[in-house]
Amino acid sequence: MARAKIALIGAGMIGGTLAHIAAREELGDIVLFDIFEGTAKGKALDLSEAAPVFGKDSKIRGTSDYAEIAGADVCIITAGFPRKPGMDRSELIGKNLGVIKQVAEGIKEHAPKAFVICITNPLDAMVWALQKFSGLQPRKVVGMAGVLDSARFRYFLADEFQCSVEDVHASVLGGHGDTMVPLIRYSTVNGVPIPDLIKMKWTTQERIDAIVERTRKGGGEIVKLLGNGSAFYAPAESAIEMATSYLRDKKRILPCAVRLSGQIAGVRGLYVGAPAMIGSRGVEKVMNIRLKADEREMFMTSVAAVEKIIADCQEMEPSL
Ligand code: TXD
Repeated sequence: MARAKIALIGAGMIGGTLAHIAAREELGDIVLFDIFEGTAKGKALDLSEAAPVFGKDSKIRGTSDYAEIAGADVCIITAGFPRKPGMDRSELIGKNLGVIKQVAEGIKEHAPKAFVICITNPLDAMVWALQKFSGLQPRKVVGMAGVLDSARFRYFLADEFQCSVEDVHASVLGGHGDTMVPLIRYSTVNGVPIPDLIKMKWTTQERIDAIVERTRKGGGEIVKLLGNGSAFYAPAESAIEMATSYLRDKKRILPCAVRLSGQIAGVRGLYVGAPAMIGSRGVEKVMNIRLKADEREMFMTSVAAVEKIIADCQEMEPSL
């Protein structure tokens, strides 16, 4: 059987890391696309030369010609610009909306059957615009943010409990940004929810509140430390987990930005983070979690933040 074809649109920090992981995992043949052809070709050649050392046979090509993504099974989009220190994700709209329009047109023309994972910020609005511009089925277009946000939450919790990250599960909802909603009662260590761990005196409410806050601002913490650019290892790992679930029909239930049609708090037509089953048909199911009053309030605040960015996009691009 032919190997899967994975198109990575954007060959910057996340794009390059995605190519590296996909090649090491031998997930498929890889096309690394960037407007800077040299960046795409250079990284592809470097990785191709690494392949004999790690012993995998994925073919890796660099290009700035959309025709080369023809027939891709998966497209992962990182094209655009990252944040600079002190910048909010929403400040990227002006630059990234135009990029997403070009990318959507390229995918629509050359890889309309692909499962598309958008990473470019501001995430929830960019994935919404990508789906609109491309006209692809909403179940085949998702955004990556929740896997990353919940991984950050898991890491901080594992550090708090000094236990393995493998035994910590965390659930997050809502938009990617400082209004995201970590669901404490669905976050567990070995199946034991955090509220019970507080009762067991493993931690305190204050410490959990601080962890939630750190999770919400997790992206900014890295932007500040790096001084130039934003996180890339954890975002790349997170998108690969989603792509793998699609390519191998694993039906993982992962927090993704998906287009809701009323499953959570009655929200419709917007892309917001929710637990979704990813299989060979794309988004196969969205968990219709019933929120408690305080969670619903936080969720709706997050939804309002996403709506505001979408309104700004519509102002810039009346066709949306
Ligand atoms: O959770 C999440 N979704 C995120 C999102 C977590 C971290 C970073 N996130 C966002 O991903 C970030 O705010 C950016 O919008 C994207 C990509 O981040 P990355 O760190 O990879 O940015 P780089 O290194 O600047 O790479 C972007 C590449 C760069 O090589 C540009 O030349 C290219 O995008 N680029 C384009 N490629 C194709 N087509 C067009 N038009 C284009 N414009 C720029």
